[in-house]
Amino acid sequence: MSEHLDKIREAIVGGLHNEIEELVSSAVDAAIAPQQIVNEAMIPGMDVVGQKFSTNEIFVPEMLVAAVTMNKGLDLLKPLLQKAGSVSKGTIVMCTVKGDLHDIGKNLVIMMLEGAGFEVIDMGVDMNVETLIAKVKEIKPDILGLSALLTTTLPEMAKVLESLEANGIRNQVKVMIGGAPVDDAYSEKIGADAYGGDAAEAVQIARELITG
Ligand code: B12
Repeated sequence: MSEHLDKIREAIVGGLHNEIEELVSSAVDAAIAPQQIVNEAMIPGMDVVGQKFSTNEIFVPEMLVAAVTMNKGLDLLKPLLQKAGSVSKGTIVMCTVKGDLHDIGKNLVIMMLEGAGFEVIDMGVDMNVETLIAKVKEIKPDILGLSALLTTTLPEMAKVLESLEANGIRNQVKVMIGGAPVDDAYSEKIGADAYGGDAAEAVQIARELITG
């Protein structure tokens, strides 16, 4: 098993986008759980990519190819991660905040939420506050999920909360936030309802927020 996972992790790090699908398929064929492939091979691979970027061993183009590789692998696993129930557990609007293009984590969170039976409206990346607020007013979701991966885009989360307040709709929607630079303290500071560290936690939090 670990040989499959090692190869997948290395393929992500090396940006082997032409090989990832075959590697993931053969891991699935070897009865390795999709969740394990994501958590023990793919995400650790992205962590290595991040470390290499920090130490100037690789640059944005290599990071981008790693992301393409990751997304190809996730696309393949998506149907296996999603075994949605027929009755919606609640509606969630999700996006990555203004100025931030990182969407792998958000997409993974969405896959897991959908798999757990939530209806998710994906607003994509680089989402400006006005469009988001208009969507919340239109859809009236149970939960608004915000993702940010950059310390420079973290303040956008606070802006969304301020804007919900200014529009008089803060008490109509729960807000959950996540992404590498986010933590409980930040969530409390900006007045979000919950912070989740990974996709599994996002599902748990969404359930708790909806059942109260
Ligand atoms: C891939 C990547 C990119 C790709 C993104 C492609 C894409 N489609 O997403 C590209 C090449 C575009 C990119 C660009 C940049 N990046 Co970049 N990138 C990364 C990298 C390597 C991986 C991110 C990732 O996908 N991780 C895997 C996913 C699964 O994890 P995750 O996003 O954290 O999500 C999980 C949890 O956080 C949580 N979660 C996430 N969102 C939410 C939301 C909710 C509601 C909940 C509950 C939970 C939750 O659940 C997820 C699943 O478990 C990280 C390093 C790292 N290890 O994080 C750097 C990193 C985030 N990038 C960084 C930087 C600096 C940049 C650039 C500024 C580089 C540049 N000079 O241009 C640009 C900025 C572009 C922009 N405006 O957004 C820095 C950020 C530093 C900082 N502290 O701000 C990092 C940390 C790299 C580093 N070590 O320096 N990047």
